[in-house]
Amino acid sequence: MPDTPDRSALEALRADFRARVASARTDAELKALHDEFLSRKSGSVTGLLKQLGSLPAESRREVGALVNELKTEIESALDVARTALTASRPPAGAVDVTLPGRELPLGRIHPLMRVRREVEDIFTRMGYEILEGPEVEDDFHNFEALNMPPDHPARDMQDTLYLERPIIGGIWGAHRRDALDGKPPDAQVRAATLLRTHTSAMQIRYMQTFKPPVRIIVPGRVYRRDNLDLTHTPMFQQFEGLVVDEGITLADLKGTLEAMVQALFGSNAKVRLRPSFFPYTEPSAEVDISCQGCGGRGCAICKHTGWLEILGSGMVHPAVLEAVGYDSERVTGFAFGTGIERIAMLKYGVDDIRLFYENDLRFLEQFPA
Ligand code: 2NL
Repeated sequence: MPDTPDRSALEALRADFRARVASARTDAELKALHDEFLSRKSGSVTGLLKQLGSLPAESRREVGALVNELKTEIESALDVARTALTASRPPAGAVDVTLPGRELPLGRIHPLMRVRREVEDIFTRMGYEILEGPEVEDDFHNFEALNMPPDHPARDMQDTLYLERPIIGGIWGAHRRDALDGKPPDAQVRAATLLRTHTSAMQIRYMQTFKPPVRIIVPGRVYRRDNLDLTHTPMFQQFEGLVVDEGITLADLKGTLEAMVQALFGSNAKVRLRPSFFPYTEPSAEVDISCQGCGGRGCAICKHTGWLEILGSGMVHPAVLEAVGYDSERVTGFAFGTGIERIAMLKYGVDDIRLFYENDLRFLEQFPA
């Protein structure tokens, strides 16, 4: 500011003020504007007024009028702006119905449930029925009917958790109750003495109740006396598939597993069957998929074999078919089983099964909602 205020300096101040007052949005901004231009000690207009005394008499009158005019303009503009601001404020306690709603923190599907639903969808599209069953079972459904008599060594391998006293009761297949009507209750569910070690128990129940053709998937929790480590939990979630009809072959098993694996892991995934043993299937096969880490070339994940084991399978043993009253000369079938955790670990690259059960949001939030 020159010592002697001239018209252009005054006009520049005026323009500056007008622009700033037009963009002021809060009381604090208006107060700051007032102080900058009009405060007693340091206001720029106040400063001009103070300088009037040092002007020659002939210009003092004219310049004084102009400065005072600017001062008045600023005061009334601030007044108007303050009033407008107050008027635009909603009354105390008012609700602004135009505000967007508060977003509720939504949970997300657990990765194991995602995989389970994905598997269910794949097999539903192939015409399978999905069913669950009781988690407490009796010896017959969990072992005997599956070709594992009381002294069979496979029972020890499953490290079964037995109940102290039997439980009698339970309902399954409620959607097809008509097939059960008229039968005594203990023909439906026998005394339960153990936590099921696989969902095969329910597949036995299904075959006892319905004639072939059978095309079912049974997902659910199963229990084994395992200690926690990177790949074991004493409870895990399994799904088993079972198909029984006339003329079912190992080729049907391999084609079905290939369709499942490619739906889960992409159309490049390959399937390999390796000879194995289960008491309830003959022949039996472990099923490998081409390693998703290296595409089959060999890496640390697949221990340089190019393959990862994903499930067990085989042709249903004739003794199992006979145990449920099927004619093993007339019908054949295939079955397979795997851990949902295992599929999820392969699919999402999880290296510790315990993560699925620790409820740590830092883990769970990495999966899509
Ligand atoms: C595994 C292996 C398997 C089956 C499950 C089955 C069921 C019936 C008859 C015959 Cl009713 N077999 N299920 C067959 C082969 C393997 O599971 O490693 N599970 C985690």
